[in-house]
Amino acid sequence: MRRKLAAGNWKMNGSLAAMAEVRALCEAHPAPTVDILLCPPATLIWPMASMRHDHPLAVGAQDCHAEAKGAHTGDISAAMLKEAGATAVIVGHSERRADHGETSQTVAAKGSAAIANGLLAVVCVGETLEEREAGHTLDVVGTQLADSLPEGANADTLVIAYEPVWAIGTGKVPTLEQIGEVHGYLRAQLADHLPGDADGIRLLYGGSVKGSNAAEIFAVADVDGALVGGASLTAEDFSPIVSALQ
Ligand code: G2H
Repeated sequence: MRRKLAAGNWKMNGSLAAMAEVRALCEAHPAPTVDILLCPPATLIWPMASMRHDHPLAVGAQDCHAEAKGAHTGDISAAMLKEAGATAVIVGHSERRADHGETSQTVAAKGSAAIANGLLAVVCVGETLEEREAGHTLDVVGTQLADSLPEGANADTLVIAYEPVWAIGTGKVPTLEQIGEVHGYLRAQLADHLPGDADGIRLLYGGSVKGSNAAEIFAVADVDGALVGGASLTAEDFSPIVSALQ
C-alpha cells in the first residue's frame, strides 16, 4: 500500500514570516495519516525544520548538486541539505530544466547524490504544450523517466512527479483521463525499469492543484498525491489539499 504524499514546492517564495503558515498547517493536521512535505527555498530549510518540533511534517529542498563538494559557486550538496534538516529534495523540476539547462542525465546524477545521502528524491517529468499537441506526451515522459532514474532508486528512496509544463502555474489542468493515462504509463514504465519496486513508488501529479480540484485528481488511479506550487504557500490553501488526500 503506497502512503499518500502531499508535497509543497514553494519555489522562490516565502520568508521567515511564513513560518507562521507552517505552524498553522501543523496545527490543522496534528496527526496526519498522509505524508506532508514542504520544500521551501534553501535558506528556509533550517528554520522550517527547527520550528516543527515533533510534528511529522517533512522538509525538503528544491535542488541539489550532484557532487559532494568543490568549486561550484552558489550550489548546495545533498549532504549540506541533510545537515540543514532536509529529508527530501526535488530534482528535475521543469523550471530547473528550462532555466538552468538541466538534462535528464544531470537530474539522474542529482537524484543519485540525494539517495546516497539518505534523502528522498522527488524526480519531475512532464511534457510541453507543443509536445502534447504533437502527440508525443508518452514518449517524452517515458524518455525523461528512463534517463532521469537515479542510482539506488526504490519505493523508499524515489517519488516521481508528473508535471505537464503547460499546467504549471497557469490554472490549466489536464483532464482526469489525461492524468490517468500518463500515470498508468509511468507505472508500467517503472515496472520495466525497476521490477519489484514499481508498485511501491509513489506518483504525484503537479500543475495548478488547488483545494477545489484536489479530490477529483486524487481519485484517479495511480495518483498517490500531489506536488503543489502556488497553493502550498499558505495553510489556508494547502490544508484542504492535505485533507482531500486523507
Ligand atoms: C508545478 C507546481 C509545483 P503550481 O510546478 O511544482 O506548481 O501548483 O503552482 O502549478
